[in-house]
Amino acid sequence: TPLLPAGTAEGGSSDGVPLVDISEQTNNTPIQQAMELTRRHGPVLRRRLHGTDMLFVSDPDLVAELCDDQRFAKFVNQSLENVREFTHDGLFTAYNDEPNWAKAHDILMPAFALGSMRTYHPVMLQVARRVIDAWDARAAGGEPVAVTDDMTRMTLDTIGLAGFGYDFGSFDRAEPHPFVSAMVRCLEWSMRKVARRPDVDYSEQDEAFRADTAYLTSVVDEVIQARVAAGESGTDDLLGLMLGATHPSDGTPLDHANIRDQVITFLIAGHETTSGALSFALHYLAKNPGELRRVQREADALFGADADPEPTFEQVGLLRYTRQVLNEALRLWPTAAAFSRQAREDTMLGGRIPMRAGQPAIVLTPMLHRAAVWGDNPELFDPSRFDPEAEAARPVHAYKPFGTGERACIGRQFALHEATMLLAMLVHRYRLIDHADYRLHVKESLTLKPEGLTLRLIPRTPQERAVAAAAVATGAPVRD
Ligand code: FDE
Repeated sequence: TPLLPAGTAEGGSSDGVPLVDISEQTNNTPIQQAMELTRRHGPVLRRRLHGTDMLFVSDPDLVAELCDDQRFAKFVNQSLENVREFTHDGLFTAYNDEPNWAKAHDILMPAFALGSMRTYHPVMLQVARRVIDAWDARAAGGEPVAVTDDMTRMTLDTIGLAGFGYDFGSFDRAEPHPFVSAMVRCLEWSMRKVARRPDVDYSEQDEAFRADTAYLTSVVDEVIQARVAAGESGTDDLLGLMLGATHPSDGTPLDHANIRDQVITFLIAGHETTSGALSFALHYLAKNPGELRRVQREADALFGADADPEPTFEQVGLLRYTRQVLNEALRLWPTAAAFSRQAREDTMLGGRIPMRAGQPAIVLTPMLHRAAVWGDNPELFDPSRFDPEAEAARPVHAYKPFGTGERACIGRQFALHEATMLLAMLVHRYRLIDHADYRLHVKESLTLKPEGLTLRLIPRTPQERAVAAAAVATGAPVRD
């Protein structure tokens, strides 16, 4: 990759930031490409693509500055601009000052407070049973499970049911729900459009994109109509809130076009990212038997030998190490791998990199998560990094899988409750066998996921669970 001399950037800045032109090297893994550039050129660089420069930052001190809401705000970057073509001013893609952002944010915030997870818990449990039924059948036949596909089935059904009372019935389908395939294509279109060459005709892709968008819209209209037909009253899920609530400040409700954009937004944001996180976690557990034993111990101690525990809402909060496993999976592969910020006023980043008002920078989260503050072996999967003492010793902005500030992830508690419970139930029930000696291959479709991950499962016996539970009770080490 050609490294241009510093100082040749647009505007002729001589701030010493390396400038790399990737126009001839674009590929379908832009995040991993940016990670590679960062490894080669350092934690702040300018990437030039067909004449447009973008600052990429993964240095913790600079990221801490970018996370200062006084100086910087969310920036809707080029790939989000492309997503906007099908989610418009939905929460994720709205500009900061668009009225529907504050309105939808205020109406929906209470639905995502930690206490509200109690409302969703039964549905999450219901969908967890679907995974287990499907995986039991595979395990009985000695067949491997397609981890990434099934996690995506799980999270789509969960957000559909919990958010909108709509059942995608993903586990009754051999292939992914067509909504998922269309959505993934739309996200890929959004990602790839960033790297388009000026001299190529893309009208075929654009036409396919428009057809997919029309299909997404029709599915969501069906979801909304099903709810309206069933009567709006008495529902406190996301759709019920959006159809019923009015904005505290001006008394107006969200209009129907915006509700549709929000539903598409939640279906996208609420399932691709969470399923990726669970898939990476299962991958790392299968590769790290010691860590797998530790989470199994935690689940055994809490659920006992019972083969079919029904975790309570409170128990999920006690699954501390399981939660650390997810944190660590999201450290190595934050599934929404970048977020963008723009300067509110002319400013100097790190006292040396000039940024004019409105000028953006992209935080490259996977490399922030591999910075020196994470120790000298950042590639190592080690959930003890999230032991409370270790966490307290780290700068707060060194870990940003959910973005930052006012525009940070609204679904964080939702995703973590859902994922923690399922992960604990799965490791309590099965031994995970890395039967294919899987080599991690990260697929990018705006979000990240381990492509083609399969595992073989062996049901654990009540005796195995009891041994571990007893060992925990006496403080004795668990035997292999
Ligand atoms: C958001 C989010 C973010 C930020 C972005 C920017 O800044 O641009 C991030 C980073 C995220 N997010 C991440 C994540 C991860 C995971 C696992 C998740 N996420 C999950 C989820 C679920 C759900 C439901 C969600 N999620 C949702 C969401 C929303 C709506 C948003 C937007 C917000 C505002 O307001 O802006 C987000 N998320 Fe998330």
